[in-house]
Amino acid sequence: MSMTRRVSAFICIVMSAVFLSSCSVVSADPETLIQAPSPTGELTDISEAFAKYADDYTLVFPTSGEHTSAYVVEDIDADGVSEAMVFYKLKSENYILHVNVLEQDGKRWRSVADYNTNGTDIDKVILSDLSGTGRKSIAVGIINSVDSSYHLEVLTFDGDGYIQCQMQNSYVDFACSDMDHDGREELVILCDEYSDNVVVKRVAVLCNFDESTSLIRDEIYSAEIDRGASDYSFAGVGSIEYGAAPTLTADGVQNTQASEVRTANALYFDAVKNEEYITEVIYFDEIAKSLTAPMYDTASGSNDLTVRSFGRRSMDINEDGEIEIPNDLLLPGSWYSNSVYATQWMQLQSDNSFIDVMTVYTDSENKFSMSFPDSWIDDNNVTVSHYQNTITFSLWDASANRRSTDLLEIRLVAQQSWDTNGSTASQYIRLGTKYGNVYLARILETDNKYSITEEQLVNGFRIK
Ligand SMILES: [Ca+2]
Ligand SMILES: [Ca+2]
Ligand SMILES: [Ca+2]
Repeated sequence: MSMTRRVSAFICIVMSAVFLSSCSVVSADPETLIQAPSPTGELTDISEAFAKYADDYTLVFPTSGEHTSAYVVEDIDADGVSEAMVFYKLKSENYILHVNVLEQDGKRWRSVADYNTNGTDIDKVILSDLSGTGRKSIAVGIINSVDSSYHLEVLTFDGDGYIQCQMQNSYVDFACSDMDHDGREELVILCDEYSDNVVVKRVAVLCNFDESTSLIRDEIYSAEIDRGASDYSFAGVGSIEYGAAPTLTADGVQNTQASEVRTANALYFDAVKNEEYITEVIYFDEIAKSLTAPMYDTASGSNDLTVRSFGRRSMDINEDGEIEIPNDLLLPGSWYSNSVYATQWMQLQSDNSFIDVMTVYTDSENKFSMSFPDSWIDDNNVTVSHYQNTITFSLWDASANRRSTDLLEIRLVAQQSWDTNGSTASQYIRLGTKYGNVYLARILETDNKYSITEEQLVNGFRIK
């Protein structure tokens, strides 16, 4: 399904040496040493120390990712003491984005290094142990507001007052994870290849660095992904198994070939495509020594396996360490103007097939969700209908094209009315109270293979 290959460093990643000259290296002025720590907390101490370093500055906040503050505090040189990074720009400089590093001596903070980027704003920041030494590289996704371009600068702080740019590259998204289980994180960049200013290919590129402070790249692998997508957001790292032979061969014959199943850390990127959503999955195949994007079909040049209209974000829905991709499940009995969907959470299997680990009906109007018991999933014969404040889950009789047995009813009753007349509804199981409503349920059928138990109801119901 997918094709990967090893590529030369020149296709997408530009050699860092070319760019080293454009990365400024600034040592801190000793006069920026400051006195008197503030007693009102670490961040106040840092901001006061920084204010003594810079004049007339504006703080810059990352717009996405894990760090969304203009201050990030973390031990980046592995000496056991945290540094602080400050993202800012100066009015006097036409708003060039800077990264400043402050160190602490006891409670006293001082600026020790400063770095001018080649942009004006921050998309996101990732701190990653790319060298495997415990020192954190600062991967800064930078926006240049002049031409709205995005590029990545990978910075290292050597503990002696220097911030160096080790690599610079355009991107559409990037993430870091230990992709090959060697205790050292790798950088994966999604980026475009151009020909005559036209994007001809989008690739995920894995950069594997060595242990040196200058972060020399050991190896580069790439895998083609869907170039028709935009607005990427990194959903996270999840464990996956890979390497099992597909259950059926191309001829439709049962495959009995033995194969070795391995485990990898896979990166999940959700993205927008034609006003719908897709997910790219990227992992390193240690058997084939190749980066793999199993959702992308090279024949069609497209990722069609994960297309859905409603489920935007992938996540580890059942908290088992593997990320699931949402899929729209059209419930039976739906028709064009009244389509009812549930979300199927799909987990990728080692033979590249999916299994549904959870199916959830979400009622956004009434602000609740209900996980289907397994018996409802197996035959996809349960439908949902609304009448006033009552939501009914029923079997759908496909041959008669109508609802048959009603299985479960969920009712919303105003809190006030419930408090006054609650006893009249005592046949209901009370599920919870929120937004001024009491959520009640009634199991309508107990002697059917599709009946839901009270335990399944209570465990599966959530107020959103
Ligand atoms: Ca430190
Ligand atoms: Ca690694
Ligand atoms: Ca999971």
